[in-house]
Amino acid sequence: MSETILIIGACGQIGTELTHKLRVLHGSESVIASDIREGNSELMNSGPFEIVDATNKAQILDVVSKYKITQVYLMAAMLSATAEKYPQRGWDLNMTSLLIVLDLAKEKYINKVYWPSSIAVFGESSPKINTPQSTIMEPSTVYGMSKVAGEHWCNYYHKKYGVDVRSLRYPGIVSWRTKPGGGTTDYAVDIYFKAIEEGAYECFLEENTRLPMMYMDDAIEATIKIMQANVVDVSVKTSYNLAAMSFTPKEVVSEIQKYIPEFQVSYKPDFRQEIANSWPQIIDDTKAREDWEWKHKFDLTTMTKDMLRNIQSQNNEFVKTV
Ligand code: AKB
Repeated sequence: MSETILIIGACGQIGTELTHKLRVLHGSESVIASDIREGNSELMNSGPFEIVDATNKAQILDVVSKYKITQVYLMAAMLSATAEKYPQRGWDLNMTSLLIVLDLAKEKYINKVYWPSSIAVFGESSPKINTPQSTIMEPSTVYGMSKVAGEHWCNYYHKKYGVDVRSLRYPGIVSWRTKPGGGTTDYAVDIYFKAIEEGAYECFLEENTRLPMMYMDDAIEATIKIMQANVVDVSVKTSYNLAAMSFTPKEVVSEIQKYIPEFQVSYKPDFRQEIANSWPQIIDDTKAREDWEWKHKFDLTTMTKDMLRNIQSQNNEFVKTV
């Protein structure tokens, strides 16, 4: 059966690249991008786009009916750092949007849902090294609370109503096409841009803060892989641990300095340090590797090379067209 896909939150860091990849796989006209506001010209010109407020069920249902949508990827969310500033708004956006999409699946308007969870489901009391798939989860952030609750809603809708919903606990995602906004792991993207554009960076986390991270290519690969997996192989109905690498700001700096030796970094931890301290350092994603053969490709060395090369050519192109 051919699929018609709606991406809610298509203009964000992951949504942009997911839209691009899904359009390559399914054809542009079968992948409807949507967001609360328009995205970059590449995304806007690559296929259908609709303005959609992720907390407005009528708006989402209109688009689902108009295009006969079969699958929804719900990528709209308020991330950890921003949700600490606006707790009520973060909770409302993250929970309301999920419950709307799960209801659409329960009501049989759509037949499959993707919803991202995060390493933020874990907290101080979870093991920090090789954090298991199932362990104590007492998150200290509103974002983490919304992700734990969301995971349980996914499981509930599956058990109670047979909804086919799939989910991954993303680590920090590093990318060059679209920057993240409002996360605790955002430094790992900013640092590459600042290295090239300014030769200096002030990092908001301490130099030895180790966090789980992943290159965007791997995150997109995992997302599409779990959506394509046979339903019987997706045994985890809350959300899968997903891992590729773990590093500290100091380790990224020395990797970047192999190419830009004059790169200078200073450290000025802010409120995000406390969030980072509550998260795992290394995730055990054995279950994803066993169930649907998840395998990552990029490590810190190969990712750094690719990030620097792409930011460089993106910036040169920009200079040329000015
Ligand atoms: C954040 O930092 O809030 C996100 C995440 C790890 O879910 N990147």
